[in-house]
Formats: sequence, structure tokens, C-alpha cells
Amino acid sequence: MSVPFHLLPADGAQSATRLDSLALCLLLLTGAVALILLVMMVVFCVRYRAASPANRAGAREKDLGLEVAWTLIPLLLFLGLYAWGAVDYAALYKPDPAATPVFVVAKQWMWKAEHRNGRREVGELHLPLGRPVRLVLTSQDVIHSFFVPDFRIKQDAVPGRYTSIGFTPSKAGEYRLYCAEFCGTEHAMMTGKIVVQPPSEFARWLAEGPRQPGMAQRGFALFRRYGCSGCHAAGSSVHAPDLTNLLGRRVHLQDGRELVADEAYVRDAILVPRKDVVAGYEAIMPSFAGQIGEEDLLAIIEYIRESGHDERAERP
Ligand code: HEC
Ligand SMILES: [Cu+2]
Repeated sequence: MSVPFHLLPADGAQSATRLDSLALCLLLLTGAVALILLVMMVVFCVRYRAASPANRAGAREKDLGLEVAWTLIPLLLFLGLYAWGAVDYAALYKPDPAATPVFVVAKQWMWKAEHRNGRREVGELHLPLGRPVRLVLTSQDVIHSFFVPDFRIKQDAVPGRYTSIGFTPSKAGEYRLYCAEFCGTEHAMMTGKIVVQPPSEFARWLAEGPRQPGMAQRGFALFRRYGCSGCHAAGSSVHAPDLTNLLGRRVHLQDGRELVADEAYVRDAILVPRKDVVAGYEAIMPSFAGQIGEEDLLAIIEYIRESGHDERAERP
């Protein structure tokens, strides 16, 4: 829906359109309720004021039907709005795991992004038009917040953990990125640019330009350098779980809990291995906290993800 006179920021993503419709409905509904009450109040005040000769016969002490109606109808309307909001909220903050992940690392005072093929950028984020993306965010220092008003999305980037947000850009163009969490002297300058391109143009951009080896490939080298492969490689003499296809897999833990492995789980498995010990294994994995930087961690996770999808990634 487009609103005239730029009352609202542009809408560059489906999330923006949906949120605007929800906000408009909320405004209309609450506006209508307020208006009806106000008009009735004024009308009754004037009509039945003490001096008025209006006919007061037939006034009802009780009307169960009326009372039930004015309770139930608004209740259902507002519960409907609640459900609508909950669905939109889940779409943003529990994004589809199949959406293309893009990794964003915040630090004082810049936004760094890395795409799965190893293409990196600072202060800019290129995204394909019409494709669902899922940002996986973290921070190297303090809490920052990734805020794109034109997409109506905001998600904190928190040191020591991953957060994510999913959305689908719906209009090509450039959009402003802000940090929405006061993070130090140059917080106000911690801005960036989101560039939404048609998929073919995006693919060209992704393939060109300065780039490291793909994230998974870098992750593979790190996997060996940190000695993970010593325990986790097939044929290792250590009894350690096979990590192929781990992301998205259901994991049973020693203490009886069960969860689906996502990036945050793998991250914790590496940094705080005692937290979630896999059922059937001994807690012998050492913690790598303080040894592996955020960007290397993301690369290792990408390697683990790809090792399930693409056999070649295991032997680059
Ligand atoms: C000393 C052997 C050893 C080393 C070295 C080691 N691990 Fe592990 N790892 C294990 C064992 C044993 C488990 C299962 C018990 C547990 O969850 O702590 C495990 C569990 C995991 C899990 C959870 C697996 C699942 O199925 O849910 C991940 C992910 C993982 N390790 C990644 C790594 C990475 C990445 C490295 C290198 C940075 C590494 N490990 C180094 C032994 C090791
Ligand atoms: Cu910031």
C-alpha cells in the first residue's frame, strides 16, 4: 500500500508492506472505536442532560445481548490483530531456514557483511530482489542494532551470540542502514547502504570483485587448523559425532533435551561445548572460546553446512 506525502518511509521489502497494512488496520480499528464512543457520549450528554424534556421511558437496566455483543465483537477483532501481528513477527524473527543466509558482523563503528561465496563488503549490503534472505548477525564488541526503516526491520547484533532476521526485498534500489543501539562516540555515523538488485545483476556482482576463497572453503582450512578434523573426521579414532548435514538436523542431548541444530547451536557447541552435550558421546571436546574470531566461526559453520550439501566442499 502506498501512502501519499511520504508519511512513511519507502517500502522496499514485503515486511514493510505487511507491517504498514497491520499498522493501518490497527489505527482504523482503534480510531473507529474511539470515534463511536466519543460521538455517543456527546449525543447522550446533550440529549439526556438534566434540563432536557427527552422521553426517558423504556430505559433498560440490563441487556445481556447488548453487553455480550460489545464485549465479544471487539475482543475477536483485537485478537485477530494479535494473530496477524504474531504471524508477521514469526516471519521476521523465526525466518525460514532455507532462506539464503548472509552474515553480518557489527563493530564500532561499521557493518561488515560476508556472502557464502566469500564476497565481503563493509558499510554496504547487496541483496537479490524478490529472494528471501536471512541475516545472521553478531557483534565484535558491544550491542548494535541493524535497522533498515524502508524494510521495517530491526534486529540487535549482540556480542557472543547469533541473532537473525528474515525478509524479502521487494523493490530494487538503495536503502539506508542505521545502527539503532547507542554504541559509542561514533554511533551516529554507523550507517550503511543496502543495495537491492535484480537476481541476475546480483549474481554478477557476487561473482566479481574482491573476494576471499568461499566461506566454506576457508572454513575447511580452519577446521583442520584448529584440530577439529582430528576428532570429527570420518575414520578418526576419537568417538565424536559426524558433522555432515548437522544444520537443520534434530539433535538429542545427553540431558534428554532435543533441538534442531542452527547456527547458534553450532556456535555454542564450539565455544561452550559443556552446554549441550550430544547424547551418546563424552564431553571431551575442548572449548575454543577466545581462540576463534567471529568471522572464522562463521566460516567453520558454513563449512559444516556445505559438507552436507556438496561433497566437493569437503575436499577442495
Ligand atoms: C578432542 C576431540 C574434539 C575436538 C578437537 C573437537 N571436537 Fe567437536 N565434539 C567432540 C565430541 C566428543 C562431541 C560430542 C560431545 C559434545 O557435544 O560435547 C563434539 C561435538 C561437536 C558438535 C556438536 C555435534 C552435534 O552432532 O550436535 C559440533 C558442532 C562440534 N563438535 C564442532 C567442532 C569444531 C568446529 C571443532 C574445532 C574448532 C571441534 N568440534 C573440535 C570432540 C571434539
Ligand atoms: Cu552501533
